Amino acid sequence: MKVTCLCGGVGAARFLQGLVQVVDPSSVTAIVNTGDDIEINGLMISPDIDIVIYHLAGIVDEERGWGIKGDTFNCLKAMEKLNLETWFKLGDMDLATHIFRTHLVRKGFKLSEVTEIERKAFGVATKVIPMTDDKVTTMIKVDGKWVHFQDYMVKMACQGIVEGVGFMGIEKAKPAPGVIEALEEADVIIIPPSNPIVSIRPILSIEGVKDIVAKAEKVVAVSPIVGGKTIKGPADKLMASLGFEVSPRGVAEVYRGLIKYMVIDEIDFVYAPLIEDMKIRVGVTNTIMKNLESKKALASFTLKLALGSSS
Ligand code: FO1
Repeated sequence: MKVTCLCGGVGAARFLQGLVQVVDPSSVTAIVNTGDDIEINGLMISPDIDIVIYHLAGIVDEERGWGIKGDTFNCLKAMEKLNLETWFKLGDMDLATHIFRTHLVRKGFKLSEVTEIERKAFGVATKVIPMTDDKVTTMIKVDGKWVHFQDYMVKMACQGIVEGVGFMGIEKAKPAPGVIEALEEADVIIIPPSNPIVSIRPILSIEGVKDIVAKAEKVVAVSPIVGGKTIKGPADKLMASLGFEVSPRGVAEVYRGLIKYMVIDEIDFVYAPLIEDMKIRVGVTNTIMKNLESKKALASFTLKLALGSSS
C-alpha cells in the first residue's frame, strides 16, 4: 500500500511518526510545504523539511517541535556579537543542516536532491519531497504591511491584524520531481493536522496538485482545529482573519471538493453531521498526539476511515 501525505511542520511530523509505525515507512511519501523557507544570514532554512526529517529520525526537540534535541546555541551567541540576525533560533547542530543545504544548492543541486541526501544521512526510510524546487514564499499582510511568514510567526509572535495571505512565486512553481507520481500512485492521500492556510494551501496551489487530489477517491484530512483552537501555530488566527469558521467545519470548507473523509476530535463531535452534509465522511476520535501510542492510534484510525479496513 502506498500512502502520500501533504505536510506542514510539527502536526504533520508527529502524525508521520505514528503512521510509520503502522505501515511500512518506505511506502510513505511526505510532500512538504516550502513556503515557510527563509534565508537568514546567508543560510537557506527549510523549516518544514527539517521538522519532518528530525521527527522521523527521532532526533527532534519534542517539546519545541523543531530543532534538534539537546542542541546548544553557542554559535547564535557569537552571531549576536557580530550583529547578525538572531531572532530565528538556529541551534549549533541544526546549523550543520542549513550549511549543508546552502552549500549544495549554491553548487547547483536542487532542493529535492539535497533533501534526498539529507533524509538518507539521517537514516529516514520515508521519502521526503519538497513541494517544489522553485522559490515560493508565504507572505502575511499584517496591519497593512506584507511580511515574511516567519517574521509574522516568530519575530512578531503572531501579533497584529492579518489582512491577507499570499504565496510569492506560486504561479511559476513546478512540482518537484516525484510529487505528481506520489499523488497519482497513492492508495490513500492524507492531509495530517497541518495549518490549512499556510502549510497545505501552498502545496495544493502547485501546478497539477489540486486536480489530482480532487480526482482521487481516498483523500482524508485530520482537523488541526480542536475545541476552537490549534494545538500549535497560528492556524486559528489565520482562518478567522480569512473569514473561515475556526472549527473542523471551517477546515472542511478550506478543503471542500478535495477531501472525501475527515477525522475530527471527540470534543468537536457536534460538527460531524454538519461536515457529513458537505459529502465528507467523518470519523470522530482523540486527535491529541501526546505520545507514540496516541500518534499510532490516530494514524491507524485515519487509514481505517479512508480505506474501510483495519491497518
Ligand atoms: N519557531 C519559532 O517559533 N522560533 C524559532 O526561533 C524557530 C527557529 C527554527 C529553526 C529551525 C527550524 O527548522 C524551525 C524553527 N522554528 C522556529 C519553527 C518554524 O518557524 C515553524 O514552526 C514552521 O515554519 C511552521 O511549520
